[in-house]
Amino acid sequence: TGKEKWPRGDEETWKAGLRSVDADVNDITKSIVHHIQTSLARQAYNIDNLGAYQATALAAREDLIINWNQTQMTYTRKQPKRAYYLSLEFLMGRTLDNALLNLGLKEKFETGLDKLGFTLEDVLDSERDAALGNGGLGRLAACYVDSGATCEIPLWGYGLRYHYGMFQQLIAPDGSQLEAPDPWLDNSNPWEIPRLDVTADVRFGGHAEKLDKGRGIWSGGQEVLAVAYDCPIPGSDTKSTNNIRFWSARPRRGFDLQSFNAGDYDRAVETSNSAANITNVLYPNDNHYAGKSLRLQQQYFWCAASLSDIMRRFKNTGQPISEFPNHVVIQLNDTHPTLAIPELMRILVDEEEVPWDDAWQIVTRTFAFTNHTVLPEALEKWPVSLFQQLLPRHLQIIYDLNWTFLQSVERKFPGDVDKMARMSLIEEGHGQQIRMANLAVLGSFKVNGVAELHSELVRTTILKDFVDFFGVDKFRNVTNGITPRRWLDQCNPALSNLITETLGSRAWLKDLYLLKGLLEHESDPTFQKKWAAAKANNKERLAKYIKNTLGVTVDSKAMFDIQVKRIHEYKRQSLNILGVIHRYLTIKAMSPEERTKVTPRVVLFAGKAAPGYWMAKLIIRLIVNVGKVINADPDAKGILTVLFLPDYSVSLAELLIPASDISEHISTAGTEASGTSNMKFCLNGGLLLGTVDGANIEIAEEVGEENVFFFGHLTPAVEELRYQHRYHPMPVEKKSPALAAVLEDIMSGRYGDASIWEPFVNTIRQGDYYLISDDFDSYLQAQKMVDEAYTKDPQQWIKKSIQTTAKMGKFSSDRAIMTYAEEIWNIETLKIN
Ligand code: NBY
Repeated sequence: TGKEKWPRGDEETWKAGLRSVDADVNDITKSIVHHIQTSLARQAYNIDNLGAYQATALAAREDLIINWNQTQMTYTRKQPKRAYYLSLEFLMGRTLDNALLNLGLKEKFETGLDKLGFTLEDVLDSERDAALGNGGLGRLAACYVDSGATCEIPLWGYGLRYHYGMFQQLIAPDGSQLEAPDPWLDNSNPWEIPRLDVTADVRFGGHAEKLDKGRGIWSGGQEVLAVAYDCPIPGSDTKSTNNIRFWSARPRRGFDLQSFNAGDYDRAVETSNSAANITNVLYPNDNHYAGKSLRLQQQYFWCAASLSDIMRRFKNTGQPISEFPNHVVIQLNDTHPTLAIPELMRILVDEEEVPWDDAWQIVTRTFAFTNHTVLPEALEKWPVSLFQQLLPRHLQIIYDLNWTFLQSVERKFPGDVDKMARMSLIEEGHGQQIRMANLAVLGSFKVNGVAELHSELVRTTILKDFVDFFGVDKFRNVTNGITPRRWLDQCNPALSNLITETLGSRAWLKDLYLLKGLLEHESDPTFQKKWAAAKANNKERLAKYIKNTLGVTVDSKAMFDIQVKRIHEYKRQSLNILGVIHRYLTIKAMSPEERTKVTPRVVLFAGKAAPGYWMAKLIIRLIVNVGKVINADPDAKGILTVLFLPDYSVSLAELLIPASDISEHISTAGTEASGTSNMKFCLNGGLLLGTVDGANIEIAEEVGEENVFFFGHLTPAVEELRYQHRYHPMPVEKKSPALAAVLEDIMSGRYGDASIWEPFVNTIRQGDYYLISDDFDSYLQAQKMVDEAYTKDPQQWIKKSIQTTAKMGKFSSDRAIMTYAEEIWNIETLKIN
C-alpha cells in the first residue's frame, strides 16, 4: 500500500488522528492510546506492532467484558439450566479478529488504527495463537463455545491454562521434525482475566477410609491450589458472551509447612514446584493414550476444580441438592474428564452426605459423554496402582460402583462371564487397569459419536455390550460442526463479501442453510467469475506467505491440492506422498511435448507428529525429501511442486483452507471418527477427495456425490482385508504394480539412503494395517478424475465449487450445539438484553 509504518510523522499527526469525525472511531483511537500509555506504560509515539496489538486487544476486551458481565448477571438472576463443556483442550487460535467481527467493530478499529499509523492486518498478525489443543477435538471445543454464545445458550467451558501449548514444529535440514516449546504466555495474554479470588483446593495422595453406607473420608496427601482464569467468548451479533474458565495450578498458601518447620527449605520449594508443574504443558498426543502420571494429575486437578466451582454456583441458587441435574448438565469431551464422575460421587456422598443410591441417581442424570475415536490405542486405561497412589478414595468409589454394576450385568445376562469381563470397569491382567470409557458410559445418561458412521461403529463395536445392556436410545449421534464465523467470514473475506453481496445480507452467518440461495447464481457467468476471482485471490495470498516463509515461488494458477491435519498412519499422508511419487515418475517418463498437457499441481502438506510417534515423523521426513527432489527437477518444473509447510496451526489453517482447489481426507475407512477440516475446506469452495469415512459421507450426501471424489474400500471390507494380509499375504508387485514401482523408486536412494525409508516401506510390504496397497490404484484413479475435471471444464469446476459451498449448511456448529441443547442437555436459550 506504500503506507508508512509507525512511528509515522510527529506528534501532530497523532493528535490529528485523535480528532476523528466518527465519534465511535474517535473513542476507539482514544482507548487504544489510553491503553498504550497506562496499561502498557509505553510512550505513545514509539510503539511497535506488538504494542499496538496489545493495546488494541485491551480496548476491544472492554466491550467484551461489559457484555460478559451482562450475560453472567442474567444467568445469576434467571437461574437457567446451564451446560458445562469439560475439555482438556481448547484450540482457540487468535482472538482479536474474531472479537472485532463478533462485536461488529472491525471496520471502525481498522480506521482507528489507520489514523495511528498502523494497518489492522499487521496488528492482527502480531497475536500469538492460543494452541491449547492437539487437533480436531480441541478445535471442536473452540467452535462449540463460539456457537454456544452465538445461539445464546448458557454454556461454559472448563479447561486447563497450560503454560506451554502445542509445541512449535521445526523442520531440520534432513527433513525431520524438531520440537520447540511454545511459551505462548510470554507476551502476556490480554484475553484472560485472572480471578485470584476464585480458587479450589485439590488433594492428591494421602489415604482413604471407608465408613458405613458407602461413605468415606479422604485425608492427608498434598493439596494443590487451582486458580481461575476467565476468557470471555463473544457470540456473533449478540450481547451473549460466555466464558471458558481455565485452571492454573499453584502451591497452596503455606505449602508443605512440615518441611518448612523442619528447616528443609529446599524440599518445601520442590513441593511448590511440583504443584505448579501440573498445568505446565499440554500433552502433544492425539488419538493415542500415553499413561503418564502427570497427565492423570492434570485430569483430576481440572475435574476437581471444575466440579467444586459448579457445585458452589449451584448451591448459590438455594435449591436442594436433589435439584442438581435439573440445573446442571456436564458434557464430557472424550474420556479425559471421566474422573468427574467418581469426583461428583465423592462430593455428594462424603461431603454432602447424600445416600449412595440417591447420589448415583444425581450423577447419572448429570453427565453426557462424547466419544471421538474407535482406535483401540486411543482408549484410556489407567493402572489401578497409580490410582491407589494418587486417588485412593476414587479407587474405592470405582470398585464399589463396579461391584453393583457387574451384579446387574449378571442379572441381565446370567452366566455370560465373557460379557462381564468385557464390561467391567477394571481390566484384569498383569496389573489391573481402569477402563475410562466404560466408566464414562456407566456414569452418563447419553453417549454420542461425532458422525453417523462413527456413532454406528460405536454402537456395533466398542460399546456393543453397553448397547445390549442399556438399550440403544442412550447411544446417539451428533455430527460435528464448525463455526462459519471463523471458518468463512474471518478467514476468507473475499468469499464472505461475495456471498453477502449476492444474498443481500449477512444473515447466512447465523443460519448457514441460507447459503442455498447461492444456487440461483451457479450458472451466472458474472457470478462464476467473481467466485473464481475470490479463490484466485486466496491462492495468491497463500503463495505470498509461502514465498515469505520458505522462499519458494509457487504458481498460484496451478491446482492447489492440500492435506493438513495431524500426521498419523491412519490418516494416510503416506498414501498422498506415494501418489505424488507416482505422479512424478509418470512425468519423468513423458516427452517434453506430453508434459505441456499435464495439469499443474501444487501439493501442500502440513501437520504435527506426536514427538514420540516415530513412524509419523518418518513420514514427514519422506514428504520433505520427496519435495526437495521434485522441486529441484527441471522436468517437473511448473507442473509439480510439493511442499511441507512447518508448524501447522489454527492461523495457518485460516490461510490454507480458503486457498484449496481440492483437499484430501483419505483415512482408512472406519478410522476417522468425523474429521472437521473436511467441512472447512468444502465450506470455502474446495472440493473433497476422500474415502468413504467419517463426515465425508455426510458431506457427500449434502453436496451431492457428483461433487466429491470418493475412492477406496468401504468400512465393512476392512476387517476381511486385514485378515487377508495376515494369513494370505500377496506381494505388492502383484497387487499394485504402480505402488511397487513407487516403493522401488524410494528404495533406489533418490530421496536419500534406502536404509532411512526401509522401515516405512516395510509397513506397507508387511502387514499393511492401514490398507495402502489395497486402496492405491483406486486413489490414483480418483486423482486422474480430479485432473480431468479441473482441466477439461474449468467452468464446471467453478460450478461444483459454488454448489459445494451452497450445500454445506448442515455443518455449522450452530446446528450441532442446538442438537446437544435440545436432544441431550434439555436446555433452553436465554436472550441477553
Ligand atoms: O476429534 C478427533 C478425531 O480424530 C476426528 O475424527 C474428529 O473430527 C475430532 C472431533 O470430534 N480426535 C482428536 O482430535 N483427538 C485428540 O486430539 C486426542 C488428544 C489427546 C488424547 C486422545 C485424543 N489423549 O488420550 O491424550
